Amino acid sequence: MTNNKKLEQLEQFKASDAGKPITTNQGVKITDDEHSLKVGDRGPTLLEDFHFREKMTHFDHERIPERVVHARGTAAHGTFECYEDASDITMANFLNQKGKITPVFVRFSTVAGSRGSADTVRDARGFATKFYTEEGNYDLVGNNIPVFFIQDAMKFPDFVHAVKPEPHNEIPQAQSAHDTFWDFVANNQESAHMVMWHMSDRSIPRSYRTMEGFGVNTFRFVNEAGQAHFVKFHWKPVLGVHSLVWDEAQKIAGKDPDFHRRDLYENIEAGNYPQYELCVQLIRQEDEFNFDFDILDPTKIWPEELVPLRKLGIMTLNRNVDNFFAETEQAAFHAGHVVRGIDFSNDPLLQGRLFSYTDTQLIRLGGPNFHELPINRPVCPFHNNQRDGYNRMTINKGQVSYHKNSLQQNTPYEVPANEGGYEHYQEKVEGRKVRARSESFKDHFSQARMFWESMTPVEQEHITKAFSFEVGKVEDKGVRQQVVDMFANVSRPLAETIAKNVGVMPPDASIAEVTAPFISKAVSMYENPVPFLKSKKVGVIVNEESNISAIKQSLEAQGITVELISNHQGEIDGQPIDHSLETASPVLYDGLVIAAMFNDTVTNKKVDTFADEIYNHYKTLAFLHQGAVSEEYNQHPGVTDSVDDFIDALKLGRHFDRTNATG
Ligand code: HDE
Repeated sequence: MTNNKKLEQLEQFKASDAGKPITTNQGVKITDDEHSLKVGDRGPTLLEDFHFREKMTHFDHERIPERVVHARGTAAHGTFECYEDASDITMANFLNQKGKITPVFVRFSTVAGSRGSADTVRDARGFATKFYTEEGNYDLVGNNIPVFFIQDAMKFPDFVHAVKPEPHNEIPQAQSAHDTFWDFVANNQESAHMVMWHMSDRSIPRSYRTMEGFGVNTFRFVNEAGQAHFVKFHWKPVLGVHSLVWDEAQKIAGKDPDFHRRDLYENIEAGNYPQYELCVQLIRQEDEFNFDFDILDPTKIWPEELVPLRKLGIMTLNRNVDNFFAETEQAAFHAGHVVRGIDFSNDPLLQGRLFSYTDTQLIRLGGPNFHELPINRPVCPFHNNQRDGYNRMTINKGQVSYHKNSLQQNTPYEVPANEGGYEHYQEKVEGRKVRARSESFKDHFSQARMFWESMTPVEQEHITKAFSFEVGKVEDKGVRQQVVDMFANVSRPLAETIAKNVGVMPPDASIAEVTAPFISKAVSMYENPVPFLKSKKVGVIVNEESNISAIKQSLEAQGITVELISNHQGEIDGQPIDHSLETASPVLYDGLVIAAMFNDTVTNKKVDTFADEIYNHYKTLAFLHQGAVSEEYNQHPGVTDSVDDFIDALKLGRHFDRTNATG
């Protein structure tokens, strides 16, 4: 039925209640699930009502702690297909045979917000992949931004405390636009490079399907001969990288807080399976010190122009979960879950991550046996002498639960490295025990400057606006000033514009911009945009006069998802109308076709508002009739008057060359 071993394994845990009698957890059939047991129909409830007690007790305990970071997320199943044998660089078994398929489970997330927060907030996105390989689970726990705010895991609790809602009033939810975040930034200037990415449109993705993923930390690949490379991981979305614009992102947070979750779910249901290529950058051990940045520093990228990407395979997400809690919520990822052929580096952020994941999951998932939960189980067998603990599922047979033993012929047995046992890379390490940071980690601005200079003018404008918004929300003027001074190291014009917009002094003349060591066009989103049509979502405003089926057909022939909007729901010409002008919103579409004029001014005004909003967010617009609004927008980029032209313009993406849009 499927070549996905994980999905087959999950089947045995699935249950359906449809068509079945209702029972207690003990299997006793229930006559009445509506009324508690009472003395007379107006009398007190009886404690002996075992059904009431069980139902209520279970309900009382339905919540588990949310993830301390990355609480809001959504996930899907899929497969990874290996492009070619990569055994020259790693003995990882899932990368050693062309065409080999490995099941995966991917969870995307925001970082700062609570479980119920909105999807489209300005934030980094988590991109965590569990590969269920034949030699055990490998977790690639990444983000959609390739660097991080801090260099040492010791500072992670401080960083997270600063970005989360402030402790005295728990405001604001899921935002970095507040005093403590920017106070942290100004006082911990290693954050400069990541803050530049965070202020860019990378932080407001259009979709989980259109964002990159990065392992961020430096890992090691080791081959059978014991040779190692430093490695960084990248996921490249086949659809390219596309983002929202800020005004739109904020409005979507209200109109559809589940925007990204819905987009992923609906596209998988529709067969528009998201795909990402897995690529690696490799640096030979002997080249460790041949760069003008430290390759263990997680606030630095390895520019792709200096260290090229090698493609290893492609991941396809093709199946939604059956149960959000059992799968998405109970999934436990760990940067330390590696398989043979993948090892760690001394990146001090990575080293600290290795402690944190299991530690937090022990309380979130209620004890040490969460590896037995269906979603977390490997597809290969696992055996050891671990026993007992809360929620133990396995019934381990036999007398022996220790090593070494003679009663069970010394089993479960150890596996030598040359027969498939995991052997840690034998790096030679020497040094004094110190609390310190390497001198080579101390340049905080060169790559931040490189990022700024590698941006297109549109991207620079968006970054400037984002800074002005975020720092403008900081109430403490001293913090605003410190931020302005800090970013004068990256770009004086940028800092001066922010200063003006947020009402503080221009940066001190003594602060000098650093120079960019390199320009990396690969970090720009808009330098090489990837055009696409399939799965873009278009709203079509129609009434009885519109040629609905012809328009719909032309758009759907291109794989475009179409939603019909009118002044009422129901049907027109036998076509179901998906939305009224009230339940639809222009911020939820990639483009809008207006194929109707209504006879009342109020409705036409609403349509005009749709057109304005689409226009201001640089999205493609078609007026299939003449009217006051269409004339106003005549001749502007991405504004068309036929379905064919609309399709051509939609394919390109946003029309940032509109000079008078306000988005
Ligand atoms: Fe995480 N991180 N992290 N992180 N992280 C968690 O684990 C941590 C870091 C990332 O969908 C937690 O089970 C420390 C970088 C993702 O379930 C926790 C440090 C990157 C997810 C934790 C980092 C990540 C997490 C919270 C600094 C990008 C969500 C809940 C040393 C490479 C996984 C949990 C999911 C989750 C610790 C930094 C990615 C607390 C200590 C850098 C995608 O263990």
